[in-house]
Amino acid sequence: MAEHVILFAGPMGAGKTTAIEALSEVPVVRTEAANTDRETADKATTTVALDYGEITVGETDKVRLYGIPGQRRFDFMWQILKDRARGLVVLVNADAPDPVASLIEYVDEFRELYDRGGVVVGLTRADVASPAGAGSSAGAPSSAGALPSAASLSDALQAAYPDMLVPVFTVDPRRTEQMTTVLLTLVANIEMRAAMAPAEEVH
Ligand SMILES: Nc1nc2c(ncn2[C@@H]2O[C@H](COP(=O)(O)OP(=O)(O)O)[C@@H](O)[C@H]2O)c(=O)[nH]1
Ligand SMILES: [Mg+2]
Repeated sequence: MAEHVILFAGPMGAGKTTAIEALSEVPVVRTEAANTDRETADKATTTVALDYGEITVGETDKVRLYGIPGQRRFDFMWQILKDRARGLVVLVNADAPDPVASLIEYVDEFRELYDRGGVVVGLTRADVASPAGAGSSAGAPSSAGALPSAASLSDALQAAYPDMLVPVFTVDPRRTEQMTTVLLTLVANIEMRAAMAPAEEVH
């Protein structure tokens, strides 16, 4: 029986809590507090500590799901969980101010999880993002003002990290079956990595 710790990271409002609630087989433990940063995301509450859920994959593999703070001032918690984790799901909302920059920032921050297990990306809120909302009011269509697509995120990752293979999905975190696909992709990656590096386990 294997056990995996998987982190969900991404900007505030990207859907981390929603994703863990969609996946978890146990009631999700949520820690929320008043959001004092209404400029970044107009939500009354946001996650300042953690979301925690669990799901069983296959017959016996327990996967612990942690949603971690989207704000840098809680960095100490990132470190504690980063040390335990084997995989990372980065959720980036299409209506974020700069989804590509956010994605690169989180992948960079959690780079060691790629080396240890795997990273998968979910582009969220594609259904609510609009070209106007994304700030492309300059007139002539240009790639700079275009809405992010899974392909554009994938291209940006490829350019920033030519050695990394990171699947990018467009997902709605409210949809359990979509999040299950993301999670199983990551778990398969982690298990493949473990199977290919038996020497590391023996040490
Ligand atoms: N329409 C739509 N709403 C979404 C999507 N993803 C997340 N949301 C909503 O966006 C809000 C923020 O999600 P939340 O899970 O709280 O984000 P967190 O800050 O990353 O934990 C919630 O109201 C979600 O239901 C999506 O793909 N489509
Ligand atoms: Mg949250």
